[in-house]
Amino acid sequence: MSIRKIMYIVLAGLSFSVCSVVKAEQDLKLWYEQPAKEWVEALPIGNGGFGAMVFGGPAKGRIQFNDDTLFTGEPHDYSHKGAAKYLPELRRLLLEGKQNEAHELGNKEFMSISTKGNNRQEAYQPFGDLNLVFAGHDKFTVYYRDLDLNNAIATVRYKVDDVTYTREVFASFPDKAIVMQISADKPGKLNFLAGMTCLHKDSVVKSQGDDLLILSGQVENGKTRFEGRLLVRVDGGETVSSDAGIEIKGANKAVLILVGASSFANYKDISANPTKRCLDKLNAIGEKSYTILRQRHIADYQELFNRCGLDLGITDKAKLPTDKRLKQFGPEDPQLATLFFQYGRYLLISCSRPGSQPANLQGLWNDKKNPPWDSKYTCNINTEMNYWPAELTGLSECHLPLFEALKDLSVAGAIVAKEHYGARGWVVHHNFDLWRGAAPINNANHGIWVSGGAWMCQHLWWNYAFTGDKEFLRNDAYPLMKGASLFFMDYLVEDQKGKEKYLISGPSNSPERGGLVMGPTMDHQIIRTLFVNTAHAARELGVDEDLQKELLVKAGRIAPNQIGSLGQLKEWFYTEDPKTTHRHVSHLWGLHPGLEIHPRTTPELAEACRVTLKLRGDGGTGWSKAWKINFWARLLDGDHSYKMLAEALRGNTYPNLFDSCPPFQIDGNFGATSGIAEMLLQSNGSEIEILPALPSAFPSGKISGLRARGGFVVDIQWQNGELVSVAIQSLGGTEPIVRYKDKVCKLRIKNTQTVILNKKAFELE
Ligand code: FUC
Repeated sequence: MSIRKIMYIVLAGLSFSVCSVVKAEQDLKLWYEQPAKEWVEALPIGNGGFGAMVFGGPAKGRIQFNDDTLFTGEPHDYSHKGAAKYLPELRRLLLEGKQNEAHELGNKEFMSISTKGNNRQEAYQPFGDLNLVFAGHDKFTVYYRDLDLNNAIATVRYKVDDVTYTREVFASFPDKAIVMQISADKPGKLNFLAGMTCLHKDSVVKSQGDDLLILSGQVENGKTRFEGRLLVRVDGGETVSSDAGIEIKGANKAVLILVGASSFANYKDISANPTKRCLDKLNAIGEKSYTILRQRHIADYQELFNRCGLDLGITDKAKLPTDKRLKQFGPEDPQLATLFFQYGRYLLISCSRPGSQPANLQGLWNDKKNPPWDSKYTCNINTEMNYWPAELTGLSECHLPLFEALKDLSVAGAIVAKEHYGARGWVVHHNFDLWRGAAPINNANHGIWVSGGAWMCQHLWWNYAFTGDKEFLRNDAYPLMKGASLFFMDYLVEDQKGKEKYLISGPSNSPERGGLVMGPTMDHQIIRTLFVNTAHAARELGVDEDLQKELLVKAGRIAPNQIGSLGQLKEWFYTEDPKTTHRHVSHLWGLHPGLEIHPRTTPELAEACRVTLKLRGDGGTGWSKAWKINFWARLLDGDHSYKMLAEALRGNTYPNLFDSCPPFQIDGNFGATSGIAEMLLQSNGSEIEILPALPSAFPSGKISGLRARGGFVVDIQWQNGELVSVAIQSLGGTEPIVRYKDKVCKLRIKNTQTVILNKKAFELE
C-alpha cells in the first residue's frame, strides 16, 4: 500500500466521524392496540430453554409457556440394524433408472425404526398455561401492549374505570424464570386469580401454602416428567390459594415468578428430578426483588442484543401499530425492516442460549400437542437457517446449543453410519428430534438424504472463521468435522459413466425434489465444503497431515457444478428439471450459505444461479423467500434481495412478526435477519465487502457490530446510496482486504485496533 494511501486512511479516520455504535436509540417495539386473539398475535418471550407467549387480554391474560425438553417418546436408538446390506442394491437400482424399486426397497429396509415401530420421530410438546382472570376487566379502555426489543420485556396497559393496570413480563436467563409484575396505579385495586392448566392428561395442579401453585405431570405419549411452580408475592392485600389458583385480593402490586423443569437430563437419560430443579431455581431467586430481577435480566440481555445496531431511518409509518404496518411494507417504512432484523436477533437470544436445546422449527414456542412437522429439527434447510444470523450479527454464544446437539448427533449418527452404510464417522439425515434420531425418516423419497450433519458442520467452521477461537476448533469443532468427513470418504462412489470418474453422492436426494437419486448437486457442494473446511481446520491446528491431503484430493474429485439446458444450475449430476417453481432451491447452496459460487469468482456459475432463481420465481414458503433474500444479496442484486424481503414481510409474516411457512415456522425470521446483514456486508475469508447489495430502498443508514470472517467487527455508515465510512476492528484478524464496489483496500491492523476508512480511501490507487 502506498504511503499516501496509508496517510489518507489515517486522516480519514480523524476527519470523518466514526460510525459509532448505533445505540438502541430507536424505539424497537412491536406494539398493538388490542389484545392477542390468536396465538400468532401473542408476543414471545424466552430465556433459551423456557419461554412463553403473552396474549395480554385484560379480563383473561393467557401466558402459554414451554420448556424445550418436552417431547413425546423417550430415549431411543432409531437406527435400522443391518440396513447397510441393502446399500449396494439401492445404488444399483438407481443407476439403472429403477427409482420406484429403489423407493420400495428403501422404505422397507433402510428407514428409521422408532419406539412405535414406524419410521417417524417424536414431537415437541406444550407445557402449560398460566391463566390470569381479572373480574370486570372486560370493560377496559385505552389498551396498549408491546414487546420492547431493547429490553426484552412485554408490557400490557389498559384502564378500567379510572384505574390504570400495567403488566410487565420477561423471561430471565440469569434467574431461569418467567417474571411478571402486575400493578394498579390506585392503591388496593388489584384483584385477580392466577391459575395453571395443562393439555397433558393426568397432569395435576395443586396449591401449597398461600402463595405457591404446582403443576406436575408427564408428557402424554411420552415418558418425560415435568413440573412448573408459580410463586406469587403481593404488595398490600392478601392471597388465598386453592388448586383452582391463587387469588390476589386488594393488592397494589403483585409479582409472579414461574419456573419449570423436566426430567430430561440428556438424550439418553430422563431420570432428572423436576421438583428439585424447580426448587433450586426458586431458592436461587430467593428474596431478590422485582427491580433486581428486572435489572439482572436487562443487563444479561443487552450484553448480547446491543452488540449489533441498525438504523435504516424512520418515518411516520412507525407511528402505526405493528400489525397495520405489515401489509403496507415498502420503501416508505424502512424502520420495519430494522425491526424485523432485530426481531430475528431477539428471537435467537430468546430461544437458543447455552444450556438450552437448539432452536427447533418453532424456536421454543408451541401450543399444540400435534404441531406442524412435529416442531422438531428439519436439517435440510430449516435448522441451519435458524442459525444463519448467529455469527454474522454477534450472537456467537447462541450458536452453542446447536453445537452441543451435534456432539450428541455424532454419537447417535455413528451408529447410523455403521448400520446403514458400513461407514466410519457419523451421519445425520434430514431430521432429528430430542432423542437425536439421525436415521432416515418418513419416506425414502426424501428421508434418505445424507447431508444434514455435514451441513451443520459448516456452522462449526463458521464459529472459528468469525471468532478465531482455536480452543473451540481444537476441542469441539474439529473432532466433529473430522467424523463427518470420514463418513463421506467411505460413502462417496465413483461415477462409472464419464471418463473423469467423479465422486458422487447417493443414494440421496435434492431435498424434497425428484425422489431418491444418485448425484444431487447440493450434496456435492456440501461435502466438498466439508472436506475443504476440515482440511483447513486440521491445518490451523497442525494435525492430521495425511488426512488433510486426502481430503483436498477427494474434494477436487467430487462432481463439479454444471450448467443445464436453460442456462440454469443443474440440480442433479445426471438429470435436470429446470422449469419447476418448487420452494426448495437446494442446489444453490454453493451460492449461499456456501461460498463456492460468486459473481466475482465464478461468474458463469453465478449467472446460472441467477437464471435458476428467475425460473423458480419469487414465490414460496416463508423460509424459501428468506433464503432468496440471501441468494439475491450474494448475487449482488440488492433490489431483488429487498423485493424478497418485502414479499416475505407482506405475504408470510403474522401480526406478531413470526414467519409464516405457512403455518408458523421460525426459520424465515432468522433467514430474513441474515439476508439483511448480507445486503450490507459479505465476507468470504479473503475479502470483506462493504455494502455489496445495498437496495435502493435503504438509501441512507448505519449499522454497527456486524462480524466478518477472519475475526473483524464492522460498522458502516452510508448516505444517498454511497459509503460514508467504515470502521473495522480486529478481533484477531490482521490483514483484511476490504472491498467497496470494484475497489479494494489492503489493510494491516493490530489485534483490537480499529481502522476507519471513508469512501475516498477506496478511490486511491
Ligand atoms: C420441509 C419443507 C417444508 C417445511 C418442513 C418443516 O418439509 O419443505 O416447507 O419447512 O420442512
